[in-house]
Amino acid sequence: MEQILVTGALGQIGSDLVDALRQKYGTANVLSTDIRNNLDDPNYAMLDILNKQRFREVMGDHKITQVYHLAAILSANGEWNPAKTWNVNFNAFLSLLELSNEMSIDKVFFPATIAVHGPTTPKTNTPQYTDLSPETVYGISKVSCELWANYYHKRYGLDVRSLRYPGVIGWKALPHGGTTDYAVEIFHAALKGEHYTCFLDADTRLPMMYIDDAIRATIELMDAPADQLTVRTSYNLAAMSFTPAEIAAKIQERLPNFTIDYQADFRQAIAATWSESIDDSLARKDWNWAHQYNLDNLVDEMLHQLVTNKIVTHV
Ligand code: NAD
Ligand code: AKB
Repeated sequence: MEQILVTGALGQIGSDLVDALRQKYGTANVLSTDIRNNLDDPNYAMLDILNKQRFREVMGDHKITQVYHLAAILSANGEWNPAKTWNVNFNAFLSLLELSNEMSIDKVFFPATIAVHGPTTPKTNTPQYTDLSPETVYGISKVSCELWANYYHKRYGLDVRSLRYPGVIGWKALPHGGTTDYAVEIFHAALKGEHYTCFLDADTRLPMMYIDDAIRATIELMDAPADQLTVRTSYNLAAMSFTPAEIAAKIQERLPNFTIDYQADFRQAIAATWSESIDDSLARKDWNWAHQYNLDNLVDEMLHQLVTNKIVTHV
């Protein structure tokens, strides 16, 4: 039986990924970890990924065979403390690669991001192999992780796999410090009957994905036969692209009283360097990736889940 470690498990994606992995492997076989405490979880350990000795102990004590490495500082928060962001996003990942090699870990997953793109990357239908010159420390750290993942695979045979997630939209947890966070916040405001001030311009088009697709993609990639995978940096992954004005209009079709205005802050400059749409044909070819959610399904599902699960009280 696999023994799975998830780092950064209390974040937006970890909240869903841990549930999905526990459904597949059983709670006792999926260890959730993060830098904060979590007394509600029966299989949880505190783990600061900057502490390599503790990382080694946790992996050894739990006889870990697979690692899903989610812990990171995202694009907007990363700009407040670039050196710390580099440390958390890159140096800790390098420690994980060293430990995984040393401890013969079967498989490692880490998420890269559309933030690996920069102003010189083609903006539409961005190819898998293209100019990656990001301008945020988050993007720089993730490109570096991609290259080191590929290096460890080629040099040591470590089975490390990765996806470049678009902006991920889910209902279980709020996002923390990203540039695409508006696309989750907007639903909370709309259901609470509040006006929403968006921190991106109305026409800023970005690639996005519903959380269920992101989690399914992760598990499908990890289940794929190793010899089918041709990309060992990180796979482009896509589902939909939209602007703040377009998602607001879809919400207004369902909640006609919802109002929005636009006051762009520093996150607009970050978004302006990212791609608008992604060519993920290699993921579709190599391991049969197919998204299920478009903008209409996403809006219906978010409104439904936030109310049904009483995350937000609809006024
Ligand atoms: P998040 O900010 O919600 O969660 C990250 C978690 O990492 C937090 O719970 C935080 O406590 C933890 N963490 C931070 N520093 C740590 C440390 N030193 N030791 C241990 N834990 C630490 O982020 P998320 O949205 O869940 O993203 C998870 C991963 O997916 C990240 O690697 C991110 O780059 C990637 N990703 C996310 C998105 C998205 O839209 N959410 C898109 C692309 C890629
Ligand atoms: C962010 O906005 O930083 C993340 C991402 C796209 O990586 N959501």
